[in-house]
Amino acid sequence: KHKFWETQPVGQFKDVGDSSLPEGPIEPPTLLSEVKQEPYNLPSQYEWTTCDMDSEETCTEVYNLLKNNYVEDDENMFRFNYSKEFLRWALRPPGYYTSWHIGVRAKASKKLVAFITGVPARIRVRDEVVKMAEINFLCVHKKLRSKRLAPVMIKEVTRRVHLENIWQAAYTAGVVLPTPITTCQYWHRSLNPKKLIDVGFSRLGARMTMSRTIKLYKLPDSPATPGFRKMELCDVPAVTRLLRNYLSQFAVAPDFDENDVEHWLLPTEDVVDSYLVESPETHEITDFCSFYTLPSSILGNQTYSTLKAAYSYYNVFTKTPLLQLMNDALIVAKQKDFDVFNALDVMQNETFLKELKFGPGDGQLHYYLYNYRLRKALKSSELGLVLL
Ligand code: MYA
Ligand code: JJ1
Repeated sequence: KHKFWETQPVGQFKDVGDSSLPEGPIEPPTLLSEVKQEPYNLPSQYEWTTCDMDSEETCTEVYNLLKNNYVEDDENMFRFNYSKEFLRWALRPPGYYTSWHIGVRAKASKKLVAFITGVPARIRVRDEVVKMAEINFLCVHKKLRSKRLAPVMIKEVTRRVHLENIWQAAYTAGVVLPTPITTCQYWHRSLNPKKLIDVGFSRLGARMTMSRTIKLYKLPDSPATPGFRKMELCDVPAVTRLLRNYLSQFAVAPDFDENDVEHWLLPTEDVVDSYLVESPETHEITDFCSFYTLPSSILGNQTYSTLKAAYSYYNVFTKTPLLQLMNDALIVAKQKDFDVFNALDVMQNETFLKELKFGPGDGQLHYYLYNYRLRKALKSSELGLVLL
């Protein structure tokens, strides 16, 4: 069934439920001298290229490949439209390797036809912090699908990760592969219900009119929590402490240091937004919330071309109830003109989704580890990792 994935060091369907297998790496590292030195062979019309995201020209080529060929919903009504600034942010975290930003070009035209990326990350699995690659943005041009290019690209990124002496990876996909460490549900909170209904993202509920729907989703004009403000550079140490402590309760979560927090969580216009609660009395930082900006192209609508979506990222509460904190996140997202606020049922998100009028989407997200076995799958609430 999975001719490629059956050959890879990942949990296999035949082993699901077999708790005799040990947790940890599936196969041991090899000597670096034993890692294949040459790239894998592509069909003869194609060649490898390393994509330098510093180059405006290359970044535009990647942007256009993804804009036209990346992930769609199951009815092909929407397609992710990651911005160039977002791609630069996502692909250049602390310690990144340009060699892990891999493209495939047609030899004759030099057109970019496929892409896959890795970025380094430290991910804690239960008590162990493991150096991993986070693999993302796997994309093959629509005209070149089903030619088994994806397995070659996955093997090539694996080789280049191995050359840096890293032997594990984390990734997500909308499709079921061998075998998820957990499966998450997407939830959606309408901010601009009229537009969402007009473009077919959502539907008018039973016994609902447009004006009742608009009223249902109305939000206050400004956040309610005293001391709620945007995160700044000087907050990085306090946010790092808060986040590390909070994430320690989940079975799988990133091991963020101050450099990581500065990169991944300091606000970047139209890419990532972060807010915190600073106690008006003690000036202590007690709570934190964040979301990233990922618009989708609306395929074939006369009126609208883009859906502006915010995605819940990392949220931490110690004093403000999570429900109140996330309501404030919805309020600032609405102020910033997002049409919808999306969240997965990871971490403690289930405690606010229904009350804050999120509804379940038609999409799921499966999380995977490469060359690392878990004894059994996690509940989505045991997962403390959000990939972009
Ligand atoms: S997930 C986002 C993936 N991208 C899209 O969905 C965009 C739209 N779709 C496409 O561009 C193509 O359909 C893709 C497949 C490129 C997805 N992850 O070449 P093929 C397997 C892993 O004939 P195509 C993301 O970016 C499939 O089961 N494998 O197929 C994370 C089959 O294998 P098998 C996938 O449709 C990516 C084989 O590929 C996926 O032309 C993580 C068919 O190949 C998928 N999303 O191209 C990658 N979809 O026969 C893994 C299909 O065995 C990283 N397949 O069933 C692993 C860790 C590597 C680093 C390790 C370091 C130590
Ligand atoms: O966005 C998604 N679904 C939407 C749109 C559905 C359009 C028809 N298929 C959805 N809308 C309902 C919203 C409604 C609002 C009011 C309350 C009730 C709900 O369900 C889905 C997620 O649900 N998105 C996708 O399918 C995109 C692909 C998801 C897999 C992503 C793979 C990630 C790549 C790895 O890096």
